[in-house]
Amino acid sequence: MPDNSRTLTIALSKGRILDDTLPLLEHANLVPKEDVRKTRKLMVDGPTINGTMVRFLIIRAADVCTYVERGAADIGISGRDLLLEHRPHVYEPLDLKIGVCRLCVCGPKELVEKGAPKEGSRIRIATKYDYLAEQHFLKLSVQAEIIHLYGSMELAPLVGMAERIIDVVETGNTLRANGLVEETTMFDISSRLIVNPASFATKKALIQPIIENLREAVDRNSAS
Ligand code: PRT
Ligand code: MG
Repeated sequence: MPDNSRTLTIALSKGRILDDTLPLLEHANLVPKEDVRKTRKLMVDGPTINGTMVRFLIIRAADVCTYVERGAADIGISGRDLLLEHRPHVYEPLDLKIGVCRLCVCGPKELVEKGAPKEGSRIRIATKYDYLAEQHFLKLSVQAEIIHLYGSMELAPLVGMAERIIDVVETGNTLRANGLVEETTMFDISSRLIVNPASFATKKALIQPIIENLREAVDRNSAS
């Protein structure tokens, strides 16, 4: 096993929130030594802080919480949608207020106008949020068949594979382009800083100031 006591590992997702993440990290003096948007390396060195080497993992958004929960990364940045879906055992000390969107039930306009699915009815839901979908329709006593997709959920109703989708919506442009509308907003979403609980206990002197610096950067973003 590598000695992780003198390193601090930060898991970042390589997708859409990376561009908004980097300026926040910079405010906390956490600057990768290479351009993480361009490199094909999955692990990139960062600065050394009080003798501890920082390194970054550049991974799929949905994998960040797995690395942090298992202690392969000490801290990470993950969308709240993924945290609600996967429910990792991690601390969530800070809302970074980036990647803002909402998790919604959506469907074809004509269908949504007829009203929400009735108690006891059966519907097919295309989503990558299987757990959240199941919970949502369980509460409504609607029998939901969950069809797991990995992306482009908006297509499923167009080809008659599902009556509704559950997905994140930002501007609503993708929905509109595909003749879909929002039916219900389930959760407001933004990206969160997450911390492995054991790391927080053993590396608190290092992690606490990082949280405070990031908090300052978030407040500065909100003010501007
Ligand atoms: O890329 P990968 O397949 O690994 O996964 P991913 O596509 O989920 O990751 P990524 O990096 O694209 O998204 C990471 C996180 O960004 C998500 O977990 C959310 O917390 C957040 N986020 C914010 C979004 C959006 N906004 C967003 N608009 N994630 C996805 N979208 C997609 C959405 O799925 C839909 O297809 O954009 C489309 C809707 O956008 P609008 O603007 O047309 O409404
Ligand atoms: Mg993506």
